[in-house]
Amino acid sequence: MKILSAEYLTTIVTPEKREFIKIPEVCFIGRSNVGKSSLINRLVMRKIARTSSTPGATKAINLFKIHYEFNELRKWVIFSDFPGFGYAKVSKSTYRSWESMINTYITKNPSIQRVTWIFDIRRDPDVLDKTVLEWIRHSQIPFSIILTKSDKENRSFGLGKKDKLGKEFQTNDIFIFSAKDGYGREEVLSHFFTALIKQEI
Ligand SMILES: Nc1nc2c(ncn2[C@@H]2O[C@H](COP(=O)(O)OP(=O)(O)OP(=O)(O)O)[C@@H](O)[C@H]2O)c(=O)[nH]1
Ligand SMILES: [Mg+2]
Repeated sequence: MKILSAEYLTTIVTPEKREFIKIPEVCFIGRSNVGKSSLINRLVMRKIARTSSTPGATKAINLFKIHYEFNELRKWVIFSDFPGFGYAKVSKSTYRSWESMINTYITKNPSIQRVTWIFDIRRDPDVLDKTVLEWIRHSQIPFSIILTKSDKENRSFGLGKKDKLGKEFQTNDIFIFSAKDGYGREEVLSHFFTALIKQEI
């Protein structure tokens, strides 16, 4: 498994005006500051997405084009880095505009093959998290969950959390990750690549 290249492609501000390219896409969404952009950077081992300790670093949907080699196949994938939500007290209208942006983006985009929901491993999903996750499930697009910042907790805590959330959301596609020490990188990449190649056939 090898990342051959990874680069910034474009920024989507108005999803309605998006032009499509025929490359499968994996979306990374979740609350602000959970580590979505850091996760992308760690996966591709390059600093392509902007990260910040101040929530709200990512303001629009940024697309990155990745060329990879997996099981002797060379393929392309797009990773899309979403703006986070809910770091301060979110007003209903802020939440609605975020939801409508994702909704438009996802429902009008035939290239999306997977939505990845990112949680900070130390937190418990709240009502807002659950609402969005339920809504993603109903969209019928395959989804994965990644629990980030695992370096901040011990291994048994992480495994317990993975087990609990996997049961709660009825999925085996759930992974422990750390952008800081790289834990979970290979497992997450091979999960994406295996699923993408399988979906192609
Ligand atoms: N220790 C640790 N810190 C992390 C990890 N992932 C991200 N961080 C830190 O968490 C902060 C937020 O990371 P970002 O990647 O910018 O988070 P984001 O989810 O993209 O945030 P928004 O763009 O605001 O939605 C930064 O200070 C990162 O260095 C991790 O796995 N471990
Ligand atoms: Mg970000």
